[in-house]
Amino acid sequence: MERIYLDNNATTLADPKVKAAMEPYLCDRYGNPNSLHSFGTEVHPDLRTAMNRLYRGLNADDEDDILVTSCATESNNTVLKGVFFDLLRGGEKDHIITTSVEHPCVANTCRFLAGQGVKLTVLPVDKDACVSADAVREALTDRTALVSVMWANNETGVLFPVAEIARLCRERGVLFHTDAVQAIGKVPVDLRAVPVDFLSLSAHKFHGPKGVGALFVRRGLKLSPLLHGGEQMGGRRAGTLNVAGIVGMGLAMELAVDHLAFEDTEVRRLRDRLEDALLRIGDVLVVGRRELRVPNTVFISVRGVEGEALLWDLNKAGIAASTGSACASESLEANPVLKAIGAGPELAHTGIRLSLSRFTTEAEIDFTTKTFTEAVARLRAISASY
Ligand code: C6P
Repeated sequence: MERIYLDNNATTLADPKVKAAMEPYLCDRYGNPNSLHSFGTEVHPDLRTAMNRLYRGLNADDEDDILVTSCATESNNTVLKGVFFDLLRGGEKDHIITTSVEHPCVANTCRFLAGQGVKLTVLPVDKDACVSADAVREALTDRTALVSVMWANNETGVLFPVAEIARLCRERGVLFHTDAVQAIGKVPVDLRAVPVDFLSLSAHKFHGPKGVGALFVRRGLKLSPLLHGGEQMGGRRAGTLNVAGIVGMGLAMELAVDHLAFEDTEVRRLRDRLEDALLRIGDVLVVGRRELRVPNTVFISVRGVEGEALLWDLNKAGIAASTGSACASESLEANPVLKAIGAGPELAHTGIRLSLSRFTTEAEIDFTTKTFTEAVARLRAISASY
């Protein structure tokens, strides 16, 4: 069997249709869209199509802004630092609320802002690795400027109650940002139904290219740019437009929305098949209730087996998984999500994340189940602590 890729929360295969759509912009239609000659102007219609696809995919209003960025890390930095410059620095408000399981590009930016004098509330997650709207309500004060809560967690796949939190923030006059990187293409993201003010995404998480992302900004909201420079994006995000990336991201968004029903049925069926089989191994813990998770993710802790060792066995058999965020893969720290849900030290290094995509097949799932089960038996047999 060829290699099996079950690390789709780290990044995804670009859809072949996306690849084909991007190719002309590398060599044939390579003009800078801000140039006045035909090389520049000929790409305008394609950029408009791509942007329309993004607006439609998010069900955004024409009056809302969607800024193209280089990735979700940039989008998240733009929101948090923009709000800091616009509202917090020297203003009447000085408080941000976030959660203990945000991606490092939110968590570390918040920490940086705390070093600049911002008061930070980091809400812990409950045993389901989730944060309730009530917890946010209790943390709000008259000085809160922004709440930043992810739509879905990258390690566990747990969905946060963003609709409820967004409505609460709207009622209280507090800005609400959500990192929706792991929600796009997995569950519907409808920005007319959910009143978020800012939303971040990265194209490579939904079968688009790397190096391009977006930031949704609700109509009328002012946000200082992170990147100053030329007049691209109306001066709100400077830098020559990544035309191939934008075209690829637009099509990837359209395809992601077209495949939502497939994700909810077929990807979910395969994830559940895998999860049920892994639960039968015994003495394992799956984090987050199944009905509260995106359809493609299972995060499982296997008692007595180091996540790294299991990952190594899987990799030898050609199966790609992870112990958590790709960007923390070199850390020797206990998994932050397992720590956050209060797993004891015996479980702290045992987590494995398996994340499927619409390209995952049943044969791959069955091979993974068999390999995973055999690897656990082997590793438990040689474990001093099991
Ligand atoms: N998470 C993971 O293995 P960038 O790298 O900027 O495209 O995306 C950052 C990012 C932001 N928010 C969430 C919720 C994410 O999951 C990620 C990327 C990968 O979980 C790589 S660290």
